[in-house]
Amino acid sequence: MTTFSEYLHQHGAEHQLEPALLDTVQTIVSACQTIGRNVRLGALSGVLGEAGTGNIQGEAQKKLDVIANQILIDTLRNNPNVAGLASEEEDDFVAANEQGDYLVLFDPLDGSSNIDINISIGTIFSVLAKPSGSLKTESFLQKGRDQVAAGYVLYGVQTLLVLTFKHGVAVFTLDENGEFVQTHTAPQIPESTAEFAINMSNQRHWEQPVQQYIAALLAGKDGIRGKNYNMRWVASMVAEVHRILMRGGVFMYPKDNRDPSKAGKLRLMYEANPLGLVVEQAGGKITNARENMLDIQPVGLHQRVAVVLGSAEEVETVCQYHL
Ligand code: P6P
Repeated sequence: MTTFSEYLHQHGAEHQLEPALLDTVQTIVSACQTIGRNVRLGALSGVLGEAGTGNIQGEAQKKLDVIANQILIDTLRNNPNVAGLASEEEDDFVAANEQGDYLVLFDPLDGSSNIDINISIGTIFSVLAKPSGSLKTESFLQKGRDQVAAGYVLYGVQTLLVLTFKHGVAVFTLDENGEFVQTHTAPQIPESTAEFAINMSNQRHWEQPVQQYIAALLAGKDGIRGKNYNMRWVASMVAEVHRILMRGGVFMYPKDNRDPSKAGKLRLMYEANPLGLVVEQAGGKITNARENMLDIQPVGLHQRVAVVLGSAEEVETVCQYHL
């Protein structure tokens, strides 16, 4: 079995990846191993429950949100290759090392509502090359296609690392010694599926095209799609994306009219773009129902988007409903 460090060395040589990029990703993963040790202990280490604070998203923070965020910031700041950071939990970017070549964006603990009930949560990360010139917010506002690395760590039944440098996807499992060992090579998302993921409780708020698409799925084999569908909703995007990576499916968090000023609930820079790069590298698709997610020109660090991702056939069908 190939260890994560061996993989970085081999993959880096095979694809002429910058050592500074490999080192930056190694630091991200090291921070996630520390986060995982906190997550694993739960109540035993007093990390459950509310932090009593809120973030720029207007969300109440869990203790583990704050802990995970601080672990990533403290760890990455000490890496000279990292010029700056952006986090779901930080209003503005965090400057790190002036001579650094890379920017790291992250959702330190996605799916926080699941922390206290022991359902899978995850850390999502995205790496961008730092543009020349002084560091400013605009330095981070790069299209998802321009990411140089992206992935997630899923704290679930197993602790998994899923990573891409845009030369395919690799999956690693944390072993009994706390080291990541490669367990999957180049997983591919099946072209078609009979499984969809959406929060049905928002159905009355959806725009018509989404209402019609989901109604066709619910009609099953008697409807226009001619087959029965199954549904899943974990309320943890990392877990949903991993399920789709492993067995296919379509995940949707569409724009809805609860707050028409918001394009969607999920965030472009540190949720949709990194997860979308993994999905595309595994043969799936990701869109906001109207354009390829990775081609969207960001306008803000915490910009929200509608998300449709997964098996190509279903994502394309959703887009057809929006023409
Ligand atoms: P809802 C978690 O808070 C998250 O950002 C995603 O991980 C997840 O897919 C979604 O929100 C769940 O949202 O409205 O179903 O609680």
